[in-house]
Amino acid sequence: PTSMHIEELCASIVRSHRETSQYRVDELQTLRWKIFSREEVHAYQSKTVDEMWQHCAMRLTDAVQYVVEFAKRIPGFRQLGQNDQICLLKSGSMEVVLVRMSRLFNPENGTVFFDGKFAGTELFKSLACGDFIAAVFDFAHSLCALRLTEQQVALFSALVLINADRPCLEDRDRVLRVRKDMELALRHLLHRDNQESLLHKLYQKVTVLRSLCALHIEKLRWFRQLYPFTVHSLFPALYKELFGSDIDVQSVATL
Ligand code: 4D8
Repeated sequence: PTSMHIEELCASIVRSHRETSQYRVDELQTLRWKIFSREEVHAYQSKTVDEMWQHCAMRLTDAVQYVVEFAKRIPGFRQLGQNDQICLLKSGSMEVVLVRMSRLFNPENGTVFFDGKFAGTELFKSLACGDFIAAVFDFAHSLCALRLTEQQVALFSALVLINADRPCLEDRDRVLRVRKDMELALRHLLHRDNQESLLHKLYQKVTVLRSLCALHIEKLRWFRQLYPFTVHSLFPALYKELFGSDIDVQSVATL
């Protein structure tokens, strides 16, 4: 690919990221003062495990839906086979949500934008998976410390999603070709910003993302054992399809 082609590719992915992010970074800066009050935090903490999981599964599914829209706009993604598109989303959408979380994270007080205000880890107490929440917040902290630009977040998200190492892939070579373009685009961007040293740091983050997502699946299995009815009947279909082990691809396929 020529350097013109790479420029266009970068611009296109950045545009897709912008168009599928619910909030703009400058908008968020002005929202940072909105923090949940003690009473509000207490109300979340008083929910049952069951209620809080259901609530978070809904919020997470909303966020995932924007990531699916982002994926569809990555040049080359829609040309992959349907099963491979689903495979990449099943294995990568949560990872991209966690990358996106860093944009909505305030490292000064360790809070994240959730349900319209900024919330700390204690708000999620009734999920009863403190280790997972702590790890997710730590990750947001460490990604914020890299001070990525919106363009860098966009390209990194695309790279996280287009991963040719996912075991469920059918046509790995085709994914690899799209992947190579994403890598070229990210390198080009970092070279232009004179931040080549970031590449190595970003690749290290990919490993952490993988372990966080494994932990999320593990927590879901634990929860499903306790509350099978809630997961079966009250969780969003998309959440179950992407993160549950029973593979019923119908509604992911029609997204
Ligand atoms: O732009 O969509 O408004 C987190 C969820 C973010 C999980 C969401 C969440 C986000 C993960 C709810 C529950 C990150 C934004 C809001 C909702 C990502 C935790 C906090 C999006 C960026 C911040 C702001 C709990 C949005 C990790 C895990 C889920 C369980 C069901 C246990």
